[in-house]
Amino acid sequence: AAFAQTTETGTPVAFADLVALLERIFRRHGTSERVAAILAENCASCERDGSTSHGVFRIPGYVNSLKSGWVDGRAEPTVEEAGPAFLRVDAANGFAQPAFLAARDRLLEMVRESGVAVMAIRNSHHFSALWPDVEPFAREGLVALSFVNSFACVVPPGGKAAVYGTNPMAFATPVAGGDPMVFDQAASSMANGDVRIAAREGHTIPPGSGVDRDGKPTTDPKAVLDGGALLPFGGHKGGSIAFMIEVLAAALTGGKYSREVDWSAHPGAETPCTGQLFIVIDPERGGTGAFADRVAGLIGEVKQAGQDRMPGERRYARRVRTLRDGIPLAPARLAELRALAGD
Ligand code: NDP
Ligand code: PYC
Repeated sequence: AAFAQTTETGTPVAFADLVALLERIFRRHGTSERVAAILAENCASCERDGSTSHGVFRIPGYVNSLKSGWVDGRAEPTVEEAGPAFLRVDAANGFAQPAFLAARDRLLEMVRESGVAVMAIRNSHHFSALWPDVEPFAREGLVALSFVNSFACVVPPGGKAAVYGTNPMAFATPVAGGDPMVFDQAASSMANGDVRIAAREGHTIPPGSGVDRDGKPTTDPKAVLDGGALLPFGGHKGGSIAFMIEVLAAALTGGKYSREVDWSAHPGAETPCTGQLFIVIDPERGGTGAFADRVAGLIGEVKQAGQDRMPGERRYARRVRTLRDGIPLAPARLAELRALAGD
């Protein structure tokens, strides 16, 4: 219960020390060494960059899912080639990131050969932000898209029953002379993680974000979590994006729809077992010879037109600060993490 949103105050912890601490937690709760290393780096990166809804706040959820037997922390993914530019990966009820990394090198070879490649992951648990999956592609000169569905907690516009997950999508592109432009956003008005943080901290959520168990609009996060649901962002337009993500991340990959996730036999489980799709493109195949420059030019125009910052810029700024000064963690949270690690 002491887990809540990271603030800029707290005990500064070096990134490498946080990774090592989280690795000990994962290993102690039944993951393989490889999975522990991948998840620890991923979760610590979220905390480092201020993606607090998917930082150390999520560690008890990972631990409870592992303890409940819902997710296999030692799963060995299998990778199949469905065509010259199409990889199919069965995560075998393990986490999505180790499955993704098991096939990533082959995906890159396919992109270099074909100009584009798809990776369709199924039977996978994704409990994190998506930007750590796509940002590195853009640093390698590629454009990347990823889509994940989650568990039913979002009603279609005008609906009463939750059908969709919060269903994030992320996009990353190289930018000449700068960091990649990356956006990573839920198809819902807000992430479920942020609703849970609001409930724990006693905050309301913005009007128009969710409904209670009777389908009535509410700003009470507890009413959303207790039988209510979130709404898609932007009315029917966000609803269509949520639909598309169910199709791409679940129907196409062979993963479960958000509505099909049934963890009732595993009390405490929190990691949705669904699917994830990647589309990675070599932009040089467009033949302009100036792709990254063109993107940089567009960003310049966007800013000149008045947008004060691009997606990703807040994260990059926080990354610089926390790598220099340490990642601030509330002492109670740090103590809980150490207890989970058995320190
Ligand atoms: P946010 O609304 O916080 O941010 C969405 C995107 O918009 C980010 O790229 C952010 O960049 C950018 N952004 C935010 N404010 C501005 C602004 N003023 N100007 C320009 N860009 C801006 O994200 P969500 O709440 O929708 O999602 C949070 C996280 O939760 C995501 O990382 C997502 O992947 C994750 N998630 C994971 C799920 C899963 O199933 N695994 C399910 C749902 C969500 P910046 O980061 O720099 O602020
Ligand atoms: O924050 O909506 C969310 C979420 C769902 C699964 C992982 N994160």
